[in-house]
Amino acid sequence: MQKVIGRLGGHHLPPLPPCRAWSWDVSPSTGEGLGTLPPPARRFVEEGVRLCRPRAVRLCDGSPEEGVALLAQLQAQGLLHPLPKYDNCWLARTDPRDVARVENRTVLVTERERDSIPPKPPGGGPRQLGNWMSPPELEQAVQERFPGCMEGRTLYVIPFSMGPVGSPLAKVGVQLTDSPYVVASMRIMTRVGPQTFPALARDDFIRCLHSVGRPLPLREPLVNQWPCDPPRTLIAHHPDRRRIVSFGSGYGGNSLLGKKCFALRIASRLARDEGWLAEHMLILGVTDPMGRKRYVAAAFPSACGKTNLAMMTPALPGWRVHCVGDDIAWMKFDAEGRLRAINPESGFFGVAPGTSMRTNPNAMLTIRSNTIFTNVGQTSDGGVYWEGIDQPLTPGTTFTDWLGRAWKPGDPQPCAHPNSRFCAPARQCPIMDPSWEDPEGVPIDAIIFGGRRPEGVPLVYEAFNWRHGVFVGSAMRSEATAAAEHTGRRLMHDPFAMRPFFGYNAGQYLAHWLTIGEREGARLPRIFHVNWFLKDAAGRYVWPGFGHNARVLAWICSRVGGEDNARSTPVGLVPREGALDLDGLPSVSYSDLFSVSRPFWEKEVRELRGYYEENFGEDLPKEVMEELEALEERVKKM
Ligand code: GTP
Ligand code: SPV
Ligand code: MN
Repeated sequence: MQKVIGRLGGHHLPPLPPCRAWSWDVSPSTGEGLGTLPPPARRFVEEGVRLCRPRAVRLCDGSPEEGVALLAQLQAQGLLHPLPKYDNCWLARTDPRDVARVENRTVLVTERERDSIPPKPPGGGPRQLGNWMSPPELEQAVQERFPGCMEGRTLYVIPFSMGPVGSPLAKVGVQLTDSPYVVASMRIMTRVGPQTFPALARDDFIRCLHSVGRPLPLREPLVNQWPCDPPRTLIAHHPDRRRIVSFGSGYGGNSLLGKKCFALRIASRLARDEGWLAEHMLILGVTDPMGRKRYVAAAFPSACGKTNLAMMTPALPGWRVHCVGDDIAWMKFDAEGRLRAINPESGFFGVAPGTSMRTNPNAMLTIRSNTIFTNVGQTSDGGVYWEGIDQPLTPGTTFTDWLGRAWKPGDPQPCAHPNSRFCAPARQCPIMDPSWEDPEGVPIDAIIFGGRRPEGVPLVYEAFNWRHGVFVGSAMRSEATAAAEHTGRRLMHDPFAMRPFFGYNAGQYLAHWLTIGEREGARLPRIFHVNWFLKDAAGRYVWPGFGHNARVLAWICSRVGGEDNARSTPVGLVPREGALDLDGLPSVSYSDLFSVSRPFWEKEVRELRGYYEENFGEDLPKEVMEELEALEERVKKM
């Protein structure tokens, strides 16, 4: 059905091209065509239209026809290129200035600074636990950016659910965006369509406003047809008003607002207020050869192995792993006191480089169809390419790199951007757990923390108890990766893998985790820390990783099952020699994996104390400081 758009801002607007899927084209002047969109959501759309002054408005319905139309439009625009080697797969190359999350332009908005971040200690260095903006500053930032920002473009209205529609753990939002690439991606990553309307009838949905910030006609040419405005990029979260405002970036966590902005930053704040947890965690099910199944959630910082662990093919005979989610977990206690987790997403936005049939066959099988790749390389036979893809190529194949230039193996620059990604529907993963969309969630038996620690941190250790586990999470550190703007392989603190994603004061976040542990009747998961990334003197990984990480999962399951097979060290409980299956790994030695060195941990304790003092100050819960002091004492006595 075709509708003529009325007068808006003094312009006569051309009719939209006919398309069956777009039966809800909307008049920006009258709102006509918003169909059965519930009134609160409709008001949000009308406000967005008045502010951004788009040429047209389209309400997305999540239908297959809509998907086809969007992809065709993106192709015609030159923003997506087809990948004929696969089925309905596409490649986007971004403006090279817009390739990752921008943490220094990501802010939390609260009346009081203290509600967003801990206070700056006198003489302290730059802070690492988020950026604050006052509500009037946000209003000013909005007024400097959004009026007329969608001129000449279409505003898409995306009604979406995070979590299975109707699940008691699910939450809904509406994203307004002028990026059809974002629409195509949100359709994969979230559940889009009118099934969300009953929940949207309540006024408490999350209001997400996004613009790439490039109204038409353009003042300057686009790079790679990818609109963005890096100098004015801002990603703001206003939890008190359940609102997200994102401007200037079309990439990943900056623009797919259901993901990091909603499901982590806004949700962590709601979770604190409502007594649950929103975490940067994968969820997997692991079944032992006897058929006993456990569910595990694991927090690793960005690009540190969540997707790979969540989809792993165990190297241990008889063991099976099923995937519930690869990036975010929402967890809440049920009536029996068990922590139940859902994956709020419905797709994977996964790191491409390093993904291969050897390292992650299930991901490779997931991304053969209906996948949008961003900033990967391309082969002349219409396939994708990246560092570590490790696949046979027909002789004569040539390559195009992520910048669209001719490339050949051995060139100094990588073919794919290190933060290049695939965006694929979760249901295509061959090992999705039968319960992955269970509205009640899956019961979590163990929580794992981890990071890239080239030295000093054992392959796996178990926390002595919940409180010690909260300390272990708060003490997480990892090498920087390409997932955000940080450069170099510097070790960064990343408490709970949430440093870029806290939706409120990180000290209060730690306090919330401590409170969870005191809940009456709670059957708490055990807490572990892992490190797949130990290196030898020559800089090679000493642990084979990937499917072999099942050996560590097996030990974790044995601990959950109550087996007495651990040895105490100052940092935690490690497997007793022989308790971790190292069969068939002749070059791996138990002592390399589990040595705990006194000078290393003395230094780690000193460093941590400085970090806590500078970044958490008096907002650090005293229990966490006591745990640090207890660790210090144990290390002293080694
Ligand atoms: P985000 O999506 O950014 O949150 O990242 P993620 O935690 O899901 O990371 P992912 O699993 O995509 O892994 C990132 C990189 O680490 C990839 O290049 C992987 O190949 C590599 N990696 C994952 N697991 C292992 C492992 O066990 N050992 C080694 N050496 N590398 C790994
Ligand atoms: C991460 O950076 O942790 C990601 C990718 O999962 S993004 O969606 O860009 O945040
Ligand atoms: Mn992530």
